[in-house]
Amino acid sequence: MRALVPTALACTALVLAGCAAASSTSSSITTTATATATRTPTAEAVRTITITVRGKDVTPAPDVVSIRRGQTLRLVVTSDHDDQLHAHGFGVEEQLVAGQPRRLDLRGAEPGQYEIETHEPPLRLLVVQVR
Ligand SMILES: [Cu+2]
Repeated sequence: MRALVPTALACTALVLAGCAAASSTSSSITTTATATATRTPTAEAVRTITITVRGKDVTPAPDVVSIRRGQTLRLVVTSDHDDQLHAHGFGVEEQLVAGQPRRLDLRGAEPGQYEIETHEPPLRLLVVQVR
């Protein structure tokens, strides 16, 4: 009788493992299409852009920057005044302190176009396109 308990547990564990295996298999199938584009590992996975804000001037001029899903875009933003840095679509809002570079790592998740902006004054710094 005692032996039944471990057996039942083992069965449950097997069922759970089977379920997890099945779901991870299907998710790896759905990501196969993007896997070719994301194949290059970490070294090239981080792209850094340095931005300077002076009054209402943004340097370099606002542009569309494309990254791949899973790739990280590192922004280093320095403003000559206190401001808020807002990365739409990434849920990131950071305080900028005048003259202090602020580093922001944005990881491409959902494909789409997202604005990175400041609030005081409202300026567009760039648009991140996740492919
Ligand atoms: Cu905003």
